[in-house]
Amino acid sequence: MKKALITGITGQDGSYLAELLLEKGYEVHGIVRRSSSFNTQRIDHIYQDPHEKTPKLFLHYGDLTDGQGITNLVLDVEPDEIYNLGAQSHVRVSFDAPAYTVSVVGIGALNILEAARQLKQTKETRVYQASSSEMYGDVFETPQTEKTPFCPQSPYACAKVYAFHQTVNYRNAYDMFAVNGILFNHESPRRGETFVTRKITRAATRIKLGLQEKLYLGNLDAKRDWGYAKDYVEGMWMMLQAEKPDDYVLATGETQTIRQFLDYTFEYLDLDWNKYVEIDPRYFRPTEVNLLLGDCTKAKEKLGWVAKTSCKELAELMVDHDLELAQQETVQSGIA
Ligand code: NDP
Ligand code: GDR
Repeated sequence: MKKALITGITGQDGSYLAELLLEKGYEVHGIVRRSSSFNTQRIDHIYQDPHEKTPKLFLHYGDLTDGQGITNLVLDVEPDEIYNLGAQSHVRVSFDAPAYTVSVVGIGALNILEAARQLKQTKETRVYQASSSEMYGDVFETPQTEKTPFCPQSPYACAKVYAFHQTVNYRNAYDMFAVNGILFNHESPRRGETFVTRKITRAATRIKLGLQEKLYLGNLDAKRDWGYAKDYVEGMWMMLQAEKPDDYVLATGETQTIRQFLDYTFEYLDLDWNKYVEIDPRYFRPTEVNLLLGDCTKAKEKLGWVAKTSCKELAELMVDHDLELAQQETVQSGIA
């Protein structure tokens, strides 16, 4: 039985990846942060009480900024595969908390690589680094491929570029199986509610049921290549099953503005978003990434990976999910 260690298991991608690996028969270990309130909602449905049956999912307290703790955990668990998904992943927030973001995203990734290097003395482990299309920033070319130079536009993106290069360097310097997945935006019903897609689907469904009147957004003209998170975690796994370590772009190959995502969402609910959306400059970013569009030909040819879900389908499945949440809210609040 293969063993995997996932950082960021309580996040959107970590929860889908844990499900996928459990389905494939892996023993899954996840790092969770100690929190004063529950932060395991996305994985509660797959958690198994160790007192009741032989568990396949194990959770360990830890933090990416704690290098010694991470090394101890990696040496103790001895995973065959490590997926480094943990991050302060909100780009806008990274302008408010730059040093913290760089510490988690940049040094955190280094802590994982260094722990894997130490484990290599007794056991080979494969490392997946969650790199991001944000690294392209003020893009040099469109569409973006593995060869497009980076031009990061936020503390978050700068830290991801650092982590990208450390991953390549550990691969070359220590002959490690360490790969970067350069993933374009991917969303789902489990997306955090402050990212723009989920903010829109949550608000639109609440507006539909009379629970909310307005939706305040920032820049509506930015373009993103949005795919479905469930498709993308499969690509992460495929990268670690390849014969040789390499870096891959995962993307849909289509790009939409925020306005188009609003169209998909509100039209599906028979609403006109122009009546409800207002612009609040607080959501503008000091430097914006205006256009992202990925070319995933390499992943298609070498891994056989393709995105299966269009942006419109994605918006609709998120609306279906959030409509149910809004309906539960109406019952709880006595509106229904
Ligand atoms: P989320 O924000 O949903 O999840 C982030 C995870 O990281 C959470 O489990 C969070 O824990 C954990 N985390 C945060 N800080 C620390 C820390 N100091 N130590 C350990 N864990 C920590 O992100 P996604 O699932 O969307 O993304 C997964 C990864 O992929 C991230 O690295 C992100 O930057 C990257 N990425 C995401 C893309 C996307 O479109 N979703 C695209 C490209 C890259 P908690 O639950 O306690 O907050
Ligand atoms: P992004 O995602 O920055 O691409 O990073 P986000 O959904 O936050 O923003 C996408 C675009 O929407 C614009 N926008 C708003 N964004 C938010 N969050 N809230 C708003 O109200 C709003 N109004 C307009 C933004 O300006 C931006 O142009 C995500 C994260 O998951 C990263 O971790 C990941 O690396 C990248 O995707 C790829």
